[in-house]
Amino acid sequence: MGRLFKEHDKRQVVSIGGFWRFIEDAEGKGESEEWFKNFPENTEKMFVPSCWNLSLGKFEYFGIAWYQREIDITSKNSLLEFEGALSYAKVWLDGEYLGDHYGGYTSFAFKLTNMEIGIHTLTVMVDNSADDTTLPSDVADWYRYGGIIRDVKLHNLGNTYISSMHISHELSENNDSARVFVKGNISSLIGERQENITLNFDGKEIAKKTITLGDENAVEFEFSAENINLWDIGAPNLYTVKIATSDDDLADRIGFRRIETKENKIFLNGKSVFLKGVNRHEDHPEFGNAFPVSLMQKDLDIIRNLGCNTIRGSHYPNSKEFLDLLDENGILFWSEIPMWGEQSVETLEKPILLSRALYMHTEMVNQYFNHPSIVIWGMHNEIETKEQIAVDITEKIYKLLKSLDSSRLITYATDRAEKDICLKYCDFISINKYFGWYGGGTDAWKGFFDELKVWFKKQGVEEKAVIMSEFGGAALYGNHTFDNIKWSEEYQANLLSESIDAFIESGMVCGTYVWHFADARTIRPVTDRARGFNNKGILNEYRKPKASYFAVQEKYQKL
Ligand code: GCB
Repeated sequence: MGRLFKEHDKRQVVSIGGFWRFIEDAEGKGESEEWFKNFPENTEKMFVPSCWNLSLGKFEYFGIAWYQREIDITSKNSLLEFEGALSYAKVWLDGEYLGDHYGGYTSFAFKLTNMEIGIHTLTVMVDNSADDTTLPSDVADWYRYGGIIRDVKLHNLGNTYISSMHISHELSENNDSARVFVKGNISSLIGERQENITLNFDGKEIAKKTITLGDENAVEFEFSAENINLWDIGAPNLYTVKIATSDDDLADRIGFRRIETKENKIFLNGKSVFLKGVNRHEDHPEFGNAFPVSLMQKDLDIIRNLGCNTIRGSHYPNSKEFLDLLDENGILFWSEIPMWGEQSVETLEKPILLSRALYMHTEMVNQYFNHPSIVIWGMHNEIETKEQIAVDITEKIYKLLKSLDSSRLITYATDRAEKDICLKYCDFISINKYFGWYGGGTDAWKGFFDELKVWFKKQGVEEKAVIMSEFGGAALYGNHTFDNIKWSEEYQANLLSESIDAFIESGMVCGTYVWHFADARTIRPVTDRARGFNNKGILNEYRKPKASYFAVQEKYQKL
């Protein structure tokens, strides 16, 4: 798959998914034995895209695996694109090293120039092992699938190549027009040459520039869009922007909208909005993170039916198809990198952790910048924000994100808000708290909010908007009881209803993301997570509703 609209008219793109040769490398000897030159004979087949753990016998295989296939290169210049490989990948073509990529949920590509037309051999090493400095770490509460989880594509290029397009806008005061800024990255693949670059907006050519193209050129356009319709919740007005050279083109879709926060509230297009949300893992028991588009649409329908206007993509960048669907359906999205807590202070102090985080944020923002549905960047989740090292990390990430994108809100999810010393470095405060499940009953909410008011004042952040980014409890699907006991559907439904009531009553909360949408497989031990799943879903892993789905629906539909 790929984007849900046509990105290219001139450029031909072919998927090279399907069955690839596959072999596990538990001892990690493939590189020293140069498997990229001599691939072992005794291989299996693995479908791309998929998570290898869901093939029979590989459920608990974590580590290195190798993929290989022949590819038919039909043009002298091309681009080899991987939409996602979990979590670290190295790539060779005909035994020659092309490069590597860290981070399993974003795409990466290699430019192939002056190639011989014909059959070539592509070899990929994928490593999903983890430790305390990887993102995600080895204890994160979701399943650590491995594999080439998203499509692989070969783009045929001609003499020019448009590698990216960044589109930003500034709305007029009354929201009926906008200044639009388009930045394209374009290169000539055959040495310096003159090119006409055209800009199309909403189906019409509106500008043209003649440029001498070299290896890498930034080409900028600026124009006014008049009489526009805003992109809003449930009003997904999208506009297509396209840049083109004589033999390449790139289109994307934008929406005009403004997200802001002031005086303890969040505003979308000038109107105060209550965020009614769920956290969602892009995971399904049969497909893992290689999530099919048909099921994405079903998830979205279920989420809309719940009365939601937003989803948190916990805890990693979601696939491009899902973001396209959100753009098309007018649903707000919180996108984050898999920087998930429980690291010790010593680990947080290791420079590699921060450098990985900064790199992954940069990639996420650059790749997802144009999506109107994304209104929030999430910096990290439940790190040790009572300690100075977390202040340093948060400040650096916050400043980086602001420099890359000043148009969206930035936050992080804290599970220690009442002692958190990083709160200065976020646009609004997001709290994970599980009264009714981990420690304390739902009657503890009131005292908690009183405590927060005092702490926030002390930290000088009392004007910031506050949302509940996680709350909930587990229920086993089909486990019913007359008594209000843990793990029953009734207990979970009551917990969520009482919590949402307490949030509204507090007068402090302007958004709620239930933890979580559907039961999701986890790496945590079964002694801690029954069935090997995080069972706090309001649906089970096959998307069958628990009683809590209807309890939340009742609350959300009234809000
Ligand atoms: C959290 C984490 C989330 C976990 C959840 C839980 O605070 O952010 O990833 O899965 O709690 O169920 O404990």
